[in-house]
Amino acid sequence: LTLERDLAAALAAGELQMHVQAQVDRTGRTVGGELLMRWPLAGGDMVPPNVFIPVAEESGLIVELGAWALRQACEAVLRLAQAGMAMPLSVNVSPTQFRQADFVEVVQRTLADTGAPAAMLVLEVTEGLLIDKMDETIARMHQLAALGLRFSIDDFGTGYSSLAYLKKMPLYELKIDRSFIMDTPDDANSRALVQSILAMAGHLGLRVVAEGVETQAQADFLIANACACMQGYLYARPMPLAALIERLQSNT
Ligand code: G
Ligand code: G
Ligand code: MN
Ligand code: NA
Repeated sequence: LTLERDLAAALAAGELQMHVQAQVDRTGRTVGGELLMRWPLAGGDMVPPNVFIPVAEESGLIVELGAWALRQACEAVLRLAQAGMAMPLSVNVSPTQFRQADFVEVVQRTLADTGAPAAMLVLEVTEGLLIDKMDETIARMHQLAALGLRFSIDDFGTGYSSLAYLKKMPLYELKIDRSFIMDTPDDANSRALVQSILAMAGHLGLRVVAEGVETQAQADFLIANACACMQGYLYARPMPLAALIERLQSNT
């Protein structure tokens, strides 16, 4: 309860931050990024999102937090464009946030207020979104896709949903969960799973991002199997947007 109250206070006080983690193509060029929420404490410590996001989910604060994240994402998109390095950014959308009756309106209003192009925003949703009310969820995804937004399935392969939904949803991308990438290229089963996901995505015309890429051997394996995009500590940690812009500017 204290955590919940402190989180609400931190949001109100403007203490939360959005960091961005680069996504790179097979040549190592940064082609996008994922926004990840950060809660720094006065003493310099950070509350990890896997601690506070579940609390926010539970209390409903995720709705407000998610709206704030969406606005941050729009502003980040614009800042990158202004710096001459326009690229799409992904933002995580929690199931509770997505299911709010006014979610589509909130998205529309945020786009209108900020002037950010919808085509530069990728919404990351998890398979958990599809556990119930699948038809409503898919209808809503189509509404948002019609506005120009794109969808990515986060943590792909770890959920409980069937593959049947893949062809019904307006999807742009799958993110292969880090747990599959972790044991490549050494573990034969992990290799087989990752190759299967890449092949399936290829047949369905979906882009794939491999998450949690930490070693060159993992990257080499992914590139050899035609993975379009990688994200992980091998390339970059999540960092403030200003730091990413600086890094990209000094690389060119
Ligand atoms: O950022 P990592 O660095 O620790 O994130 C941990 C978890 O928190 C991930 O599952 C990530 O999806 C989730 N997360 C991070 N930022 C956000 C956010 O802005 N919104 C939601 N809903 N989840 C987030
Ligand atoms: O939204 P999602 O659950 O995909 O969140 C991504 C999480 O993975 C964040 O917590 C982010 O900080 C973390 N992460 C990103 N790259 C790496 C990596 O290379 N290794 C590990 N261990 N974690 C990573
Ligand atoms: Mn994510
Ligand atoms: Na993930």
